Amino acid sequence: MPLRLLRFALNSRYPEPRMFRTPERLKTSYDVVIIGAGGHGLAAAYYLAKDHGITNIAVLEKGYIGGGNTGRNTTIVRSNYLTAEGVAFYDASVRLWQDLATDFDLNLFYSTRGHFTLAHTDSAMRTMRWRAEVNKHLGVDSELVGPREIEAACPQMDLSCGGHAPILGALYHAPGAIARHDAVAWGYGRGADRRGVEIHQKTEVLGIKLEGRRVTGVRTSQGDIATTKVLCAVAGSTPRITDMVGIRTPIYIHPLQAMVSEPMKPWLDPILVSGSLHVYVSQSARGELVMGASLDPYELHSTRSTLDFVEGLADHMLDMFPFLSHTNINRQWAGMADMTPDFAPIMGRTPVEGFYLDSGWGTWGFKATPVSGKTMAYTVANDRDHELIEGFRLSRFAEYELTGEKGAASVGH
Ligand code: FAD
Ligand code: PYC
Repeated sequence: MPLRLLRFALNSRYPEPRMFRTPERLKTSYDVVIIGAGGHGLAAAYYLAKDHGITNIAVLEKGYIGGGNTGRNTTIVRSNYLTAEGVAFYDASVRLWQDLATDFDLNLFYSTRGHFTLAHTDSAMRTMRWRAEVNKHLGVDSELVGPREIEAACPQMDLSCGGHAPILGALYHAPGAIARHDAVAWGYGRGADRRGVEIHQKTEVLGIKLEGRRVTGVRTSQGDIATTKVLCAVAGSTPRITDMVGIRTPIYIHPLQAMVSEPMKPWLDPILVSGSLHVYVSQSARGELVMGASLDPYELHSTRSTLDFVEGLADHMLDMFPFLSHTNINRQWAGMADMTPDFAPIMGRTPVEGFYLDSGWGTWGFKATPVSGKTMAYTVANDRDHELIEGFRLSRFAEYELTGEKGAASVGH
């Protein structure tokens, strides 16, 4: 038995280093307050400290680190988007993902698998061709492939999908990857903590203090704080926070559910997405099939899960993989997706001085964790929107300049 483990076992005070410090109480003021210790809030804190030398930061989390959508997603990372703004942004993220485990000195189980978006209709084939051309033009590795290539990558799939929806082809994106989502939150949290950032769990933001249209402080469940800069990174709780400063966004909240099977031997290498069958699936390092479908079709601020969802998704999984008919489903859960009308995020400065938004991440924000952290840190530090997020500014809705990503953001919405 390693000596380190023995020492840990025999010492009643458990001196083993923890991932993060637990600060005893809030200070009276901070240079920056970040609401939400999901991947996005923690990544912004990490890059504020690392890139900009700003460390007098409090990250406030009403629950626990990574307990929101960061710990609930199906972990798909890709950059095969539809608009020039989207492709450039998500491509920058995929590049950042490559060095993240080394930066953190933590295994993120980042695994490049290749990503197929299956097309079952002529119109889906047209969209895939369109995405492939935009991607290639911007230097992103995507191509249209036919049934033969799909069969070679996934011989277990019934390409006729039970005769309901035969597969005509797919958009293939070789850099498509999965990662361990909890580790991403822990890595950013530990990196920020080690640079002096305070992470306060079980600390809910209840109000934001303004003088005129300028931020002066934050009211929390653990007391008041003075600050001139607040970053809101709360995904499915965004409308509650924007209400506190009188900002209206077109964000609406829908539940997004997911489930995993019992673990099995590795058989599924690529990530598969079918818009027509409302299915996405990959196999995790633990051997579980990680599966999801479309949004629940009604606005709801809740993380309850339903039998309807499991039945519908299992049905479509069996169209593709009839041999799974005896597989057990081990867990299911839901997150609250902060959806925007154009399926692109809302990021950057706002009409309230010192209040910054990192929101509208809907069903697509996990892959963006590194680049959102990097660009929001720049934006907060310089009080100027980073050029990569200009297409995601809040004012685009009033200006009728949408960044339409519906055809690429996720599946079957
Ligand atoms: P979160 O991780 O939700 O963090 C926000 C935090 O804010 C929470 O911890 C919450 O407790 C805290 N908070 C809220 N209100 C307050 C308050 N008043 N005071 C203090 N703290 C507060 N994206 C992909 O790219 N690929 C995928 O495969 C994918 N699959 C998904 C599958 C599902 C089922 C779901 C639900 C989402 C999926 N997403 C996916 C989307 C992705 O998970 C999110 O966009 C992303 O995780 C958002 O991260 P975040 O840090 O902004 O938010
Ligand atoms: O953004 O790739 C994605 C995704 C897949 C499932 C949910 N979101």
